[in-house]
Amino acid sequence: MRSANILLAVAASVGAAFASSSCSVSLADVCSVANAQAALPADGTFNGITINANSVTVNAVYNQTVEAGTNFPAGVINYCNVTFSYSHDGADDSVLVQYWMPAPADFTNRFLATGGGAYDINGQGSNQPGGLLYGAAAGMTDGGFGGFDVSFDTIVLLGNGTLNWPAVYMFGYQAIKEMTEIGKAFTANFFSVSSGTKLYSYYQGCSEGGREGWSQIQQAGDLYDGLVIGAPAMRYGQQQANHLFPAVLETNLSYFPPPCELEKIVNLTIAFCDPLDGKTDGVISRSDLCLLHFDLNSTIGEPYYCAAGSSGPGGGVVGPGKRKRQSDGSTTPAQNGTVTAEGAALAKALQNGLHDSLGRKAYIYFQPGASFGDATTTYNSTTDSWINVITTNSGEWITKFLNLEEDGSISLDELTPDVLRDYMVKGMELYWNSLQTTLPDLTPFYDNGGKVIHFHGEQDSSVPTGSSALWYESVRSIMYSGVGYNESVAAMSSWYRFFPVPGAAHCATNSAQPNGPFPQAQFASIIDWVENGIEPVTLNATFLTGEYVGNSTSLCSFPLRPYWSDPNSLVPDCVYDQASIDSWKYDLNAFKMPIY
Ligand SMILES: *[C@@H]1O[C@H](CO)[C@@H](O)[C@H](O)[C@H]1NC(C)=O
Ligand SMILES: *[C@@H]1O[C@H](CO)[C@@H](O)[C@H](O)[C@H]1NC(C)=O
Ligand SMILES: *[C@@H]1O[C@H](CO)[C@@H](O)[C@H](O)[C@H]1NC(C)=O
Ligand SMILES: *[C@@H]1O[C@H](CO)[C@@H](O)[C@H](O)[C@H]1NC(C)=O
Ligand SMILES: *[C@@H]1O[C@H](CO)[C@@H](O)[C@H](O)[C@H]1NC(C)=O
Ligand SMILES: *[C@@H]1O[C@H](CO)[C@@H](O)[C@H](O)[C@H]1NC(C)=O
Ligand SMILES: *[C@@H]1O[C@H](CO)[C@@H](O)[C@H](O)[C@H]1NC(C)=O
Ligand SMILES: *[C@@H]1O[C@H](CO)[C@@H](O)[C@H](O)[C@H]1NC(C)=O
Ligand SMILES: *[C@@H]1O[C@H](CO)[C@@H](O)[C@H](O)[C@H]1NC(C)=O
Ligand SMILES: *[C@@H]1O[C@H](CO)[C@@H](O)[C@H](O)[C@H]1NC(C)=O
Ligand SMILES: *[C@@H]1O[C@H](CO)[C@@H](O)[C@H](O)[C@H]1NC(C)=O
Ligand SMILES: [Ca+2]
Repeated sequence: MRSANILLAVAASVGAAFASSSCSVSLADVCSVANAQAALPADGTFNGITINANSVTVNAVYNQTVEAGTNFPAGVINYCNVTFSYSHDGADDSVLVQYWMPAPADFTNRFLATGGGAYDINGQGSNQPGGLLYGAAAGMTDGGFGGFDVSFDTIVLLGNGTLNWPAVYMFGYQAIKEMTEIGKAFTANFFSVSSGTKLYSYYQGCSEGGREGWSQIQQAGDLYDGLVIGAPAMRYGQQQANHLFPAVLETNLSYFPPPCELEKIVNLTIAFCDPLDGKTDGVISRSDLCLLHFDLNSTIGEPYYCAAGSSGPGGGVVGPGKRKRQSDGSTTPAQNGTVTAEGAALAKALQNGLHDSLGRKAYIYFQPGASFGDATTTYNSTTDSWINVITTNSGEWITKFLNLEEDGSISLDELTPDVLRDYMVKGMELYWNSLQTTLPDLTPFYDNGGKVIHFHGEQDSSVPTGSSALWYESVRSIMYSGVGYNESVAAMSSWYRFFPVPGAAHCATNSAQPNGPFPQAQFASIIDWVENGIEPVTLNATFLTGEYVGNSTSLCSFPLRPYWSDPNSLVPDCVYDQASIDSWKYDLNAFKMPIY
């Protein structure tokens, strides 16, 4: 009980200080192993789950500085860090959960469940501050994978040919569900929440964390009062394979663009499409109008130049499927040329999304203006040419998750558009009720009065914004079957709202469009909706970079779209535009099944 001893030492010094000045219970008073053990849910509370009381460790954390992020503002937090394990009867396993409990005086009767990103089921402590800042106890899980830092993809196979199915379901939805069930009961006991007092239960997460959020609504709808979900990496079978689409297309077209050429196309797209939203601010707030009105052929012949060493669009976002190409470490040459007809044709074909050889649409691409991310080629200094490489790591969705090979490899020669489509089908079949995360009947969540704020950067280059629009439409058409469009949108708005975020990248601001806002105060918005009945008719968003830093604006609730009749205003009008709405609808007719 090493941690317990440390805690006692801290408690002795700090507890005394509080006790002399206040009669309220201090963090030090409650942050003990004995107190945490006493608050554990009683045996038998959750069928098949046994909590290991001896595993409890605690330590008090004082004055931890939280830096402002995209999902919460800056602040200072104090909490009791409680960690313990539980096992599933008959499974001989061990799952770690960690709850950060606010000081009793700061506790606001809230519990926040958090998730992870990419193949991580948690944020290793980076997401819980979002709860503590609002007086919520906040939890994370290790999924039973062997530690909070163990990534799902490293344990998904038991060996060649054999999936670790319990881990797949834990990652799919079960682990966060259990962490929330246990966490709510533990929180109520820890703070002696009386049975007549409501303990509000929330979830917050982006990317894989967003998929996890929807997994909870679909599989544990009655557990949560409110969720704020960003850029969910859902429709997993399609989403993960789609990361290979640009490389497959480049191979198919036998055209491997210098990254600078694509960056130039992005810049020209931004320049043309920025004013279409009524405000010339460097931000494409109406990527739908951009899709409808920008002629990519107009980029042909435009000169581009990038200095040596800086190839392609800045950074490259680490998406839920990880980046598939890695730089070989060599520097890149200066790139000086003009946009080619092949480059424009490639961009056009990318924008159309993956189609099979029969011309049927298989998946959705990013909105115009987004960086071309996955399409970025690698420089081969031996041949002085730009090529596409799939490293072992990069193709692991195909090799590990679909072909079930530990150290398998896949080459672009094997991947035609039809083969990629078939891998999407295989992903759906294998992970239909675990990772796919597209069960559109949300009745239990709705019946329980749950509320969900769903947002997505409109210039995301890792998870297509259209993927979220398709999901919104799927839920609308299933939950309100037979009800007219406007009527169903109005009805759904009372519990599920979707907010595209102008200019924003994947769960992040966008350095190419720095004047765009981000819904940083998102947890405050969901609290307002759940606890105060303040419906987010528009969503509060803050300028975190660019010219308007410190100011805030409003995001329009889909399908209403922003348009500035007054370009001097920071706040747009929200307009109904049928052609725009139609541009966000997708018929994925490469599949016989309906794709939700
Ligand atoms: C935390 O910060 C507060 C305010 O600055 C200070 O009074 C307190 O002593 C600090 N506590 C610890 C344990 O450092
Ligand atoms: C919380 O407790 C765990 C388990 O003892 C420990 O590994 C971790 O570092 C602690 N985190 C903080 C922020 O104190
Ligand atoms: C694209 O625009 C950015 C920002 O203005 C600039 O830094 C970059 O050099 C441009 N890229 C090209 C290829 O023109
Ligand atoms: C790029 O190439 C053009 C045409 O060859 C040349 O005029 C220009 O100076 C070059 N630019 C740079 C920065 O090298
Ligand atoms: C764009 O140019 C290509 C030839 O480079 C041509 O085939 C295509 O029809 C053009 N598209 C439009 C919309 O003008
Ligand atoms: C490119 O894809 C199309 C459509 O799937 C297919 O018909 C064609 O054979 C492919 N071409 C090459 C060179 O792979
Ligand atoms: C670069 O090209 C050479 C010569 O074709 C080849 O041997 C090498 O494997 C290539 N490098 C990569 C990273 O593909
Ligand atoms: C697993 O399969 C891969 C790909 O076929 C092979 O390279 C590897 O040697 C196999 N590993 C074992 C332990 O059999
Ligand atoms: C839906 O509402 C919009 C905006 O109020 C209106 O322009 C549109 O005609 C309506 N559509 C239908 C089918 O009633
Ligand atoms: C919007 O969020 C900011 C913090 O990011 C906050 O200062 C502001 O009061 C909020 N505005 C509204 C209308 O809630
Ligand atoms: C930004 O906020 C400041 C301070 O509240 C205000 O004076 C300024 O007018 C705002 N800027 C715009 C463009 O609204
Ligand atoms: Ca604009």
